[in-house]
Amino acid sequence: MLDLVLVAQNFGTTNPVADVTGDGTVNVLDLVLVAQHFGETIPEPQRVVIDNPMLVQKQVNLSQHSLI
Ligand SMILES: [Ca+2]
Repeated sequence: MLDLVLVAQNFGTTNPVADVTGDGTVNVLDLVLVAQHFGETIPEPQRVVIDNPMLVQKQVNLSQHSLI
């Protein structure tokens, strides 16, 4: 649900966070893609751990960035 709100709030912008199709603009195609995957979650094994000695170890959940 939050993904739909994020896309709706950024509709018509070029905000890359809400541009889930990656075509450079937030439009109806982004809403459709989010709607098609409504309720889905990314399985735990697809989580990525970024281990850079220059940074504190950070865990990124791919579901926050991409639906594909
Ligand atoms: Ca888009």
